[in-house]
Amino acid sequence: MSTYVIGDVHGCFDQLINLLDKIDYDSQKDKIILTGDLVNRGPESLAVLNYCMADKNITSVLGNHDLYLLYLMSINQGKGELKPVVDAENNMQIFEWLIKRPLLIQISDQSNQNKFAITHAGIPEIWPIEKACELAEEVSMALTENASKILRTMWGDDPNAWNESLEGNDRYRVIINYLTRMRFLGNAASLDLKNTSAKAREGFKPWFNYDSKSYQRMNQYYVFGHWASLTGQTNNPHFIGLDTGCVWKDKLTALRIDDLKKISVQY
Ligand SMILES: [Mn+2]
Repeated sequence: MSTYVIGDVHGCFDQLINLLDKIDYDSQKDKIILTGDLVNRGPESLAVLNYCMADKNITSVLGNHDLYLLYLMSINQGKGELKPVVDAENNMQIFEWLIKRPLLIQISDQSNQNKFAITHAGIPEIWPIEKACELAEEVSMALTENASKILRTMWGDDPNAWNESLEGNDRYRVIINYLTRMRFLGNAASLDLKNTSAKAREGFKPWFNYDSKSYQRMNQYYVFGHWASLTGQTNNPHFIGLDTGCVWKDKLTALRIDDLKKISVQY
Protein backbone atom coordinates (compact mmCIF):
# COMPACT_ATOMS: atom_id res chain seq x y z
CA MET A 1 0.00 0.00 0.00
CA SER A 2 1.38 3.35 -1.06
CA THR A 3 0.14 6.92 -1.04
CA TYR A 4 1.11 9.19 -3.91
CA VAL A 5 0.65 12.91 -4.32
CA ILE A 6 0.39 14.02 -7.96
CA GLY A 7 0.94 17.55 -9.29
CA ASP A 8 -1.29 19.70 -11.50
CA VAL A 9 -2.96 17.63 -14.23
CA HIS A 10 -4.78 20.50 -16.04
CA GLY A 11 -6.83 18.22 -18.26
CA CYS A 12 -3.85 16.14 -19.43
CA PHE A 13 -5.72 12.85 -19.18
CA ASP A 14 -3.27 10.70 -21.20
CA GLN A 15 -0.35 11.79 -19.05
CA LEU A 16 -2.31 11.05 -15.87
CA ILE A 17 -3.02 7.52 -17.10
CA ASN A 18 0.63 7.08 -18.15
CA LEU A 19 1.82 8.18 -14.73
CA LEU A 20 -0.63 5.86 -12.90
CA ASP A 21 0.70 3.02 -15.10
CA LYS A 22 4.28 3.95 -14.36
CA ILE A 23 3.77 3.91 -10.56
CA ASP A 24 1.82 0.68 -10.95
CA TYR A 25 -1.18 2.22 -9.21
CA ASP A 26 -3.49 -0.37 -7.68
CA SER A 27 -6.89 1.12 -6.85
CA GLN A 28 -7.54 -1.69 -4.37
CA LYS A 29 -4.52 -0.80 -2.23
CA ASP A 30 -3.01 2.56 -3.09
CA LYS A 31 -4.18 6.12 -2.54
CA ILE A 32 -3.80 9.16 -4.76
CA ILE A 33 -4.06 12.79 -3.65
CA LEU A 34 -3.87 15.41 -6.38
CA THR A 35 -2.53 18.90 -5.67
CA GLY A 36 -5.50 20.49 -7.49
CA ASP A 37 -5.97 22.17 -10.87
CA LEU A 38 -7.32 18.97 -12.37
CA VAL A 39 -8.86 21.03 -15.15
CA ASN A 40 -8.45 23.85 -17.69
CA ARG A 41 -5.75 24.71 -20.24
CA GLY A 42 -5.24 21.06 -21.24
CA PRO A 43 -7.41 19.07 -23.66
CA GLU A 44 -9.43 16.63 -21.54
CA SER A 45 -10.71 18.16 -18.32
CA LEU A 46 -13.96 16.16 -18.42
CA ALA A 47 -12.13 12.83 -18.80
CA VAL A 48 -9.85 13.67 -15.86
CA LEU A 49 -12.82 14.51 -13.64
CA ASN A 50 -14.82 11.43 -14.63
CA TYR A 51 -11.82 9.19 -13.99
CA CYS A 52 -11.10 10.66 -10.55
CA MET A 53 -14.76 10.65 -9.48
CA ALA A 54 -15.09 6.97 -10.36
CA ASP A 55 -12.27 5.92 -8.02
CA LYS A 56 -12.82 6.31 -4.26
CA ASN A 57 -9.09 6.14 -3.63
CA ILE A 58 -8.41 9.25 -5.68
CA THR A 59 -9.04 12.68 -4.22
CA SER A 60 -7.70 16.21 -4.62
CA VAL A 61 -7.33 19.51 -2.87
CA LEU A 62 -8.98 22.45 -4.63
CA GLY A 63 -6.88 24.61 -6.94
CA ASN A 64 -7.67 28.02 -8.37
CA HIS A 65 -8.70 26.51 -11.72
CA ASP A 66 -11.01 24.03 -9.99
CA LEU A 67 -12.65 26.94 -8.17
CA TYR A 68 -12.97 28.79 -11.48
CA LEU A 69 -14.73 25.76 -12.95
CA LEU A 70 -17.09 25.61 -9.97
CA TYR A 71 -17.84 29.31 -10.50
CA LEU A 72 -18.60 28.78 -14.21
CA MET A 73 -20.82 25.83 -13.33
CA SER A 74 -22.67 27.87 -10.71
CA ILE A 75 -23.58 30.48 -13.36
CA ASN A 76 -24.03 27.81 -16.07
CA GLN A 77 -21.56 29.43 -18.43
CA GLY A 78 -19.13 27.24 -20.37
CA LYS A 79 -15.87 28.81 -21.52
CA GLY A 80 -12.89 27.51 -23.50
CA GLU A 81 -11.60 24.14 -22.37
CA LEU A 82 -14.13 24.11 -19.52
CA LYS A 83 -17.21 24.26 -21.78
CA PRO A 84 -17.46 20.45 -22.17
CA VAL A 85 -17.49 20.13 -18.36
CA VAL A 86 -20.11 22.83 -17.79
CA ASP A 87 -22.27 21.27 -20.54
CA ALA A 88 -21.67 17.65 -19.46
CA GLU A 89 -24.67 15.41 -18.84
CA ASN A 90 -23.34 14.64 -15.35
CA ASN A 91 -22.43 18.25 -14.54
CA MET A 92 -24.45 18.22 -11.31
CA GLN A 93 -22.57 15.17 -10.11
CA ILE A 94 -19.23 16.79 -11.03
CA PHE A 95 -20.16 19.97 -9.15
CA GLU A 96 -21.16 18.01 -6.03
CA TRP A 97 -17.94 15.98 -6.09
CA LEU A 98 -15.59 18.87 -6.78
CA ILE A 99 -17.04 21.31 -4.27
CA LYS A 100 -16.54 18.75 -1.50
CA ARG A 101 -12.78 18.54 -2.09
CA PRO A 102 -10.88 20.17 0.80
CA LEU A 103 -8.38 23.03 0.50
CA LEU A 104 -5.87 21.23 2.71
CA ILE A 105 -5.15 17.57 3.43
CA GLN A 106 -2.74 16.61 6.20
CA ILE A 107 -1.59 12.96 6.20
CA SER A 108 1.14 10.83 7.76
CA ASP A 109 3.28 8.16 6.14
CA GLN A 110 2.84 4.51 7.15
CA SER A 111 5.50 4.64 9.84
CA ASN A 112 3.82 7.74 11.27
CA GLN A 113 7.13 9.56 11.21
CA ASN A 114 6.56 12.20 8.60
CA LYS A 115 3.59 14.47 8.13
CA PHE A 116 2.55 15.98 4.81
CA ALA A 117 0.40 19.09 4.46
CA ILE A 118 -0.97 19.09 0.92
CA THR A 119 -2.42 22.28 -0.59
CA HIS A 120 -2.61 23.70 -4.08
CA ALA A 121 -0.39 26.76 -3.53
CA GLY A 122 1.08 26.41 -0.04
CA ILE A 123 0.68 27.55 3.56
CA PRO A 124 2.06 30.90 4.77
CA GLU A 125 4.41 30.73 7.73
CA ILE A 126 2.06 32.93 9.79
CA TRP A 127 -0.31 29.93 10.04
CA PRO A 128 0.82 26.89 12.00
CA ILE A 129 -0.57 23.73 10.39
CA GLU A 130 -3.45 23.47 12.88
CA LYS A 131 -4.47 27.07 12.15
CA ALA A 132 -4.27 26.48 8.39
CA CYS A 133 -6.47 23.37 8.78
CA GLU A 134 -9.06 25.37 10.72
CA LEU A 135 -9.18 28.15 8.15
CA ALA A 136 -9.36 25.70 5.23
CA GLU A 137 -12.24 23.95 6.98
CA GLU A 138 -13.98 27.26 7.58
CA VAL A 139 -13.96 27.98 3.83
CA SER A 140 -15.11 24.44 3.00
CA MET A 141 -18.06 24.81 5.37
CA ALA A 142 -19.00 28.12 3.78
CA LEU A 143 -18.73 26.54 0.30
CA THR A 144 -21.02 23.72 1.38
CA GLU A 145 -23.56 26.07 2.93
CA ASN A 146 -23.62 28.83 0.35
CA ALA A 147 -21.63 27.80 -2.71
CA SER A 148 -22.90 30.32 -5.22
CA LYS A 149 -22.32 33.31 -2.94
CA ILE A 150 -18.75 32.31 -2.07
CA LEU A 151 -17.96 31.43 -5.69
CA ARG A 152 -19.24 34.82 -6.88
CA THR A 153 -17.44 36.90 -4.27
CA MET A 154 -14.08 35.15 -4.03
CA TRP A 155 -12.45 36.90 -7.03
CA GLY A 156 -9.92 39.67 -6.56
CA ASP A 157 -6.58 40.35 -4.89
CA ASP A 158 -7.80 42.32 -1.86
CA PRO A 159 -7.30 42.20 1.03
CA ASN A 160 -3.67 41.47 0.24
CA ALA A 161 -2.73 40.15 3.68
CA TRP A 162 -4.18 38.04 6.48
CA ASN A 163 -5.72 39.72 9.47
CA GLU A 164 -7.55 37.78 12.14
CA SER A 165 -10.27 40.43 12.33
CA LEU A 166 -11.35 39.93 8.70
CA GLU A 167 -14.90 38.67 8.30
CA GLY A 168 -17.23 37.36 5.64
CA ASN A 169 -16.28 37.50 1.96
CA ASP A 170 -12.96 39.31 2.55
CA ARG A 171 -11.94 36.62 5.01
CA TYR A 172 -12.88 33.76 2.69
CA ARG A 173 -11.22 35.47 -0.29
CA VAL A 174 -7.86 35.98 1.43
CA ILE A 175 -7.81 32.42 2.83
CA ILE A 176 -8.58 31.06 -0.65
CA ASN A 177 -5.89 33.30 -2.17
CA TYR A 178 -3.22 32.03 0.25
CA LEU A 179 -4.10 28.37 -0.17
CA THR A 180 -4.73 28.35 -3.94
CA ARG A 181 -2.92 31.32 -5.58
CA MET A 182 0.07 32.32 -3.41
CA ARG A 183 3.64 32.41 -4.73
CA PHE A 184 5.53 35.37 -3.23
CA LEU A 185 5.03 37.04 0.14
CA GLY A 186 6.29 40.40 1.40
CA ASN A 187 6.15 42.10 4.77
CA ALA A 188 3.44 40.85 7.13
CA ALA A 189 2.73 38.00 4.71
CA SER A 190 1.35 40.35 2.06
CA LEU A 191 0.55 38.55 -1.18
CA ASP A 192 2.10 39.40 -4.55
CA LEU A 193 -0.43 37.68 -6.80
CA LYS A 194 0.68 39.37 -10.02
CA ASN A 195 4.10 37.72 -10.32
CA THR A 196 3.84 34.18 -11.73
CA SER A 197 7.57 33.84 -12.52
CA ALA A 198 10.15 32.09 -10.34
CA LYS A 199 11.95 35.36 -9.51
CA ALA A 200 10.79 37.55 -6.64
CA ARG A 201 10.25 41.27 -7.01
CA GLU A 202 12.05 43.49 -4.54
CA GLY A 203 10.62 43.17 -1.04
CA PHE A 204 9.13 39.72 -1.67
CA LYS A 205 10.29 36.15 -1.27
CA PRO A 206 8.83 32.72 -2.07
CA TRP A 207 6.22 31.71 0.54
CA PHE A 208 8.30 28.64 1.48
CA ASN A 209 11.32 30.64 2.62
CA TYR A 210 10.37 29.82 6.19
CA ASP A 211 12.55 30.67 9.13
CA SER A 212 14.74 27.55 9.17
CA LYS A 213 13.91 26.68 12.79
CA SER A 214 10.21 26.32 12.15
CA TYR A 215 10.40 23.76 9.35
CA GLN A 216 13.18 21.58 10.74
CA ARG A 217 11.69 21.07 14.18
CA MET A 218 9.00 18.57 13.27
CA ASN A 219 8.96 16.01 10.52
CA GLN A 220 6.61 18.22 8.63
CA TYR A 221 6.58 18.42 4.84
CA TYR A 222 4.66 20.88 2.70
CA VAL A 223 3.54 19.51 -0.66
CA PHE A 224 2.06 21.81 -3.29
CA GLY A 225 1.46 22.33 -7.01
CA HIS A 226 0.45 25.57 -8.76
CA TRP A 227 3.87 27.11 -9.39
CA ALA A 228 4.91 25.60 -12.72
CA SER A 229 7.74 28.07 -13.37
CA LEU A 230 9.56 26.72 -10.27
CA THR A 231 9.81 23.30 -11.99
CA GLY A 232 9.75 21.76 -8.52
CA GLN A 233 12.84 23.60 -7.26
CA THR A 234 12.51 24.93 -3.72
CA ASN A 235 16.05 24.26 -2.48
CA ASN A 236 14.53 22.93 0.72
CA PRO A 237 13.65 19.24 1.08
CA HIS A 238 10.72 20.00 3.42
CA PHE A 239 8.91 21.95 0.69
CA ILE A 240 8.02 19.78 -2.27
CA GLY A 241 6.70 21.43 -5.43
CA LEU A 242 4.96 18.99 -7.74
CA ASP A 243 3.74 21.17 -10.62
CA THR A 244 6.34 20.27 -13.21
CA GLY A 245 4.49 21.89 -16.11
CA CYS A 246 2.72 18.96 -17.73
CA VAL A 247 0.28 21.24 -19.53
CA TRP A 248 3.25 23.22 -20.87
CA LYS A 249 4.48 19.96 -22.43
CA ASP A 250 6.94 19.25 -19.64
CA LYS A 251 6.36 16.59 -16.94
CA LEU A 252 3.64 15.22 -14.67
CA THR A 253 5.11 14.19 -11.32
CA ALA A 254 4.06 11.91 -8.45
CA LEU A 255 5.59 11.83 -4.96
CA ARG A 256 5.49 8.54 -3.06
CA ILE A 257 5.26 9.73 0.51
CA ASP A 258 6.76 6.68 2.23
CA ASP A 259 10.20 7.12 0.68
CA LEU A 260 9.89 10.64 -0.79
CA LYS A 261 10.62 9.24 -4.25
CA LYS A 262 9.49 11.33 -7.23
CA ILE A 263 8.32 9.61 -10.39
CA SER A 264 7.55 11.56 -13.57
CA VAL A 265 6.25 11.05 -17.07
CA GLN A 266 7.09 13.35 -19.94
CA TYR A 267 4.22 15.06 -21.81
MN1 LIG B 1 -2.96 26.80 -9.92
